[in-house]
Amino acid sequence: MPPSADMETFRKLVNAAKHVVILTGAGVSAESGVPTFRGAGGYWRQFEAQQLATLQAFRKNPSLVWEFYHYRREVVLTKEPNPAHLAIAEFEKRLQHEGKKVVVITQNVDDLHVRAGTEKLIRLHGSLFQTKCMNCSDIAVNFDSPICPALKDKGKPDTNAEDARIPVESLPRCQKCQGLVRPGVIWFGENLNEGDLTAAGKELEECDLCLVVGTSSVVYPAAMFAPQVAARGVPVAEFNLESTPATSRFGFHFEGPCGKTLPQALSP
Ligand code: BJW
Ligand code: ZN
Repeated sequence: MPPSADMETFRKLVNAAKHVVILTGAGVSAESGVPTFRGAGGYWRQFEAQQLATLQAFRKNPSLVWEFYHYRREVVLTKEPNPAHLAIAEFEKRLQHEGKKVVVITQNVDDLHVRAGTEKLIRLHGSLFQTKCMNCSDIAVNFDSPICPALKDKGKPDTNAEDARIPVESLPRCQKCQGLVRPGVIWFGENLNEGDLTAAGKELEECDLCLVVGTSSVVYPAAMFAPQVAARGVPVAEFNLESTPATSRFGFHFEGPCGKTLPQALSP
């Protein structure tokens, strides 16, 4: 049977739920103006994210990879949470008052869920506003703009922009040991943080309702989370502009911008 698009039936399940997991991806921030990874907006210069979001790319050309992340940090700093982020945060507060639990598991590295007021948040892929030292592994929060003087006005996304070729000594450095730092995100081929995976696994096992919002469901291990919840008979609803490889596994599919569909689904 194809997934249902019956919002009234879904809202009844929302009202009856006691423990809700909301799994989000780049689509939840798209209406804030943050580009998604796949599709037309996913390119920076001539590169797809997959080509730059790896340790190999960083080792080969840390200046280029820092330009890419510097650009994305600066973009996010100019954006605001949209009605989808806000609906999720308000829903968490409302259910908390009723003694129920809402947990957001996000693949996003922007900080828009936090700024919207979401409290119970698991950030599977890290944060644009954290750094990790390549030398001593120190993890630090960093909202500096620019993150270092040499990156000021660099990182332009147009295909004909010139590489800044910043010497490694002038790239962002560790406060503790002066070593080179990298963006505090999880790159392709890297393991997710074990604590985050354990915490996410527990919520996914215990929840009685799951929403999967604005993700293409192609990047593992997050891509298997919602299908696993559906497989144990728990209702799962997908909110997306289009179908994904996981759509047929879910009971509900609400097609359209989640800034519209989520407030409909989660409002009192
Ligand atoms: C809207 C909307 C609107 C738009 N309203 N909707 C098993 C099988 C196959 C492969 C693997 C596997 N296990 C591991 C792998 C390899 C790899 C992987 O999954 N590759 C696939 C591409 C095949 N995974 C990993 O490497 C992971 N590590 C791991 O598993 O370690 C163990 C291991 C290692 C090696 C081998 C085997 C095991 C780590 C993955 C880390 C992902 N990191 C990134 C980059 C983070 C840093 C950065 O930001 O630069 O995370 S990749 C990128 O994709 C980013 C995202 O979080 C992630 C997911 O993307 P998302 O959020 O789904 O965005 P989009 O753009 O794809 O989709 C947007 C969606 O929104 C679309 O559907 C739109 O329609 C929709 N939309 N507007 C509603 N308004
Ligand atoms: Zn260090």
